[in-house]
Amino acid sequence: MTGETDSSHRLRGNYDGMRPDYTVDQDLSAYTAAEHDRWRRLYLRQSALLPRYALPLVAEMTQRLHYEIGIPSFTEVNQRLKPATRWQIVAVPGLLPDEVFFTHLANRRFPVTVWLRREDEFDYIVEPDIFHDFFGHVPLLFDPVFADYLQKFGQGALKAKSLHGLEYLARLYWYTVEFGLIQTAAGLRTYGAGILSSAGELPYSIENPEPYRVHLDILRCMQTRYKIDSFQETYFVIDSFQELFEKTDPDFAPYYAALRDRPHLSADCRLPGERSYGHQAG
Ligand code: HBI
Ligand code: FE
Repeated sequence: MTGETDSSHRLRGNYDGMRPDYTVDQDLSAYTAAEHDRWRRLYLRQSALLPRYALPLVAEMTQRLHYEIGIPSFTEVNQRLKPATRWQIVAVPGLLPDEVFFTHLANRRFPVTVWLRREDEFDYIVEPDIFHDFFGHVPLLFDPVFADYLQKFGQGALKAKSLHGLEYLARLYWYTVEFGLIQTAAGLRTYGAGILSSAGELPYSIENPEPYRVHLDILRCMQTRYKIDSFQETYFVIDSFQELFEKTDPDFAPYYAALRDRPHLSADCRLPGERSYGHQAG
């Protein structure tokens, strides 16, 4: 999960010794007892919020993964993930250049950061750490429809680079994979990893009257800027993963052409006539 950070952004993590594709080996022995304990407290606190705010599929999958006891072994996770959707998670030192990141997605590899946030970052961290990547992203890698969407997204992003569409695709990724909401029979729920891994934003995204919630329109979403270091001001809602899959299926080249004549919209922009959603009081 990253945002429109400037290049001077100091990277966390140890990038020495990484392979050409930016992967490293996860050294399970390097995690301290304090880190396993912090993981357990993060995991249990966040898991308790899922039944009320998360897409039921995510809550069920997280429950089945059972990783509350400590920081998981990526090898062990992959023994379960590969048979499920042919995806695997790969260990990385932290943020990757866009092209490297999307190349992994295009090959059904999800980059998961190896380090865990510090105690003073317990409630909020801007960069993706292992808790965000694992708790936020891994459960949905077990869903076949979403798993296919993510691979297609990576493949599309690599094409977008030549069409100067990467900035637009990064927004679509942000407002779906990281901060997406979905309408269910039980009401609005979240499936976005950035929300799922955040103790504050999970209730905020569903219950707070402040943010704007609007149905996902691909062009409108790609015009909309996003915030990287605060709760989102706009959330985009879908009715199903199938809808997401179908809306992103066509070739995006015409979209990028259309976007060149359209203005960038602020993160809190509200356009007349849009199908918006109210909040859902707890
Ligand atoms: N790198 N490790 C890592 N994780 C991300 O989520 C990530 C990244 N690099 C780029 C990136 N995300 C963004 O370009 C996407 O969010 C669009
Ligand atoms: Fe993320």
